This record gives sequence, structure tokens and C-alpha cells, in this order.
Amino acid sequence: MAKSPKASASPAPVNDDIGEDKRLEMYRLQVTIREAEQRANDLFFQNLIKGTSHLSLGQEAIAAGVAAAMKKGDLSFCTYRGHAHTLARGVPVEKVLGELMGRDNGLMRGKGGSMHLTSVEHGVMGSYAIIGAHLPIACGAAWKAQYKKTGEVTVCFFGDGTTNIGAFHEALNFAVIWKLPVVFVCENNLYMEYTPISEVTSVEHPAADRASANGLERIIVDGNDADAVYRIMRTAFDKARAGDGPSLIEALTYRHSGHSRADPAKYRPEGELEEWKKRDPIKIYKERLKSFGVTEDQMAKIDAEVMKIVDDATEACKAAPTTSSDILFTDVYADGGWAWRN
Ligand SMILES: Cc1ncc(C[n+]2csc(CCOP(=O)(O)OP(=O)(O)O)c2C)c(N)n1
Ligand SMILES: [Mg+2]
Repeated sequence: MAKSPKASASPAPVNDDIGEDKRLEMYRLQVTIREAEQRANDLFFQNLIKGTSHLSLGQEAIAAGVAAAMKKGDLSFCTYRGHAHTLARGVPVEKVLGELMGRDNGLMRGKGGSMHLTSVEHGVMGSYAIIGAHLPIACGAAWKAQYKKTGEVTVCFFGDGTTNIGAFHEALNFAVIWKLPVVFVCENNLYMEYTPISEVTSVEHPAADRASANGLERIIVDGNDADAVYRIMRTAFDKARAGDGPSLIEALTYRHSGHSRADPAKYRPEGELEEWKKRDPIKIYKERLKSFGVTEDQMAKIDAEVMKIVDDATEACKAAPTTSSDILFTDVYADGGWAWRN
């Protein structure tokens, strides 16, 4: 059975380098992702969401820790498991649920669905269903930032299985030789679709153990601890903004549900999920907040606010019209070509 990191919240450091405001932001983000995704799951079972979807339940600390370290204008690229990263960048819950439900109030007016969430306004540069396809594209976005000296950093999320695709290696090499301001974040949840990554990979840590092949530092972080993720990202962003090139980060985590809506995840060894649930990122973070003097009441207030947002969003989406076929061909291609190339 794959091992989980030790079950205990880290003791409070003497010098708090993160601060209460940032911690409360990360707590709110994690709870928002958890509640919105749980709601999405319920809506599936009510047949109000069609198609499939891939939840990040259990992986929320990565989305929250990374987003909390990002600045407005920074760009993120994610996979089909992208609800969490989209919400973490500030896209409203209603827009995400509306998109999943195929409603006109959705992020792309219901035309993209769960696997294609995109919001250029929020720096969410797309969710990609083809494994590895977005890594070279993220390099392109980072190259644009470098060329135009915008100071923006690009983050590219992907899974452990993606490290066995050629595009992963090509993108890393390219990013290093051009010193691109890009941070690659591998969410190692121990499984690809149904196959344990350890059964099909030559190294123990699929991303980190390959970093040295590209002259990069081997970085592994506890992906269920938002503070740890936030700290490591801060360092990677500083490096990228200073012009010192990319970083590759492997964040260890575990998905609580199956690969997708259709997967009951029966292939996992008995007890593994329960073991990881002891290290639920939200549970860890509540303990962390308590150790810094945040009260149960403060947390309960945030929980209630988030729940109201999710409930209101659900009602608004149910009331919204379904997407009309009249808009089938709108917003599909970039207009003209020349305008956006120049
Ligand atoms: C090029 C390509 N091959 C195969 C698939 C089918 N597929 C979808 S998800 C997945 C597993 C990916 O695992 P991982 O990278 O660990 O991401 P996770 O789903 O665990 O987040 C595969 C093989 C695909 N989408 N694209
Ligand atoms: Mg995986």
C-alpha cells in the first residue's frame, strides 16, 4: 500500500511567515472547493449535470496554496480535474456550477462543461483533457511573459501519470534552456485513471526524481498542507520573477473519490482511503488555524458563508435557462487572426 505522510499537523513556527489573513484566505478557498465539488457530485446524482467530471476532493490544499501565492495577471493551466484551480483563482461558484450544468449562466455559457473551464479574465488559461498537452502551451504563455517583460508567472498543473508522457519531458527541457517563468506542479495522487503510478514508473517520485535530468532541484511537498504548498510556491515564484527560470514541484496527495464520476475506485487497497482521510487537508488546516489562535466560531462563520454561496449558486443555476443552440458557433474561434497575433 502506498504510504501517506505522517499524520500530524506541524507545530506552529515561532516566526509566523504567513499571517492570519493569508491563512484565512487559504481556509476559505479550501472549503469553497470542497463544498462546490460536493455539490457538483450531488447534482450529478440528480441528473442535473450531464457528461463526466473529475473531482479534486482531498486535493484542495494544492489549489489553495498555489493560488494564494499567485498575483493577479499570473496564469494557470490545468487538466480536466480543474474545478479546484478555477475556483481558487476567483471564478465564482455560480459560473462553475452553471458551466457543469450546461446553463446559460455558466463560465462559457454552458458550451464547455466540466473539462473545459477557462477564464482569461481570471488568468485561468484553460483546462486540458489531453494528458500532457498543456505543458508546452504553458511554456508558450511563459515565453510571452518573458518576451514582453510583463513579470507574470505561469503555473501548470498535471498529474503523476502525465510524467510518463513525452510532452512532460519536452516542456521541461524547453523551459530550462529558455529560463522560462513557469512553475510545473505535479499533483501526485498515487493513481492515474485506475493504475497505481508506482506500477508503471521507473522512479519512486515520478516528477521530482526526474528533475535532475533537466538540471532542476528535486522538490517534494506535502500536498495536503496548504501552508507547505504556499511556502514552496512563494519560493518558486520569486525565482521565476527574478528571471532564474522554472521549477518543478511534486505535491503528494490523494483523491478521495474515483478518477471520474463513473469510477467507484474499487482497485484501491482496503484502508488506503481511510488512512489518507486522517490527513484530510481541511482537517489539517483547522488544526493549524487553531494553533494560531483562530477560534471555532471564526471558522464556522466562514463555513456558513461558503455554504450560502454554494446554495445560492445552485438555485441560480437551476433557475437559469439551458444553453441555446443559437450560440453554438459564437466564441468558438478567435476572430480575424491578425488582431490577436500582433
Ligand atoms: C494523451 C492521453 N492519453 C490518455 C488519456 C486518458 N486519460 C485520461 S485521465 C488519465 C490518467 C491521468 O493520470 P494523472 O496524470 O495521474 O492525473 P489524475 O487524473 O490523477 O489527476 C488518462 C490516461 C488522455 N486523456 N490523454
Ligand atoms: Mg494521478
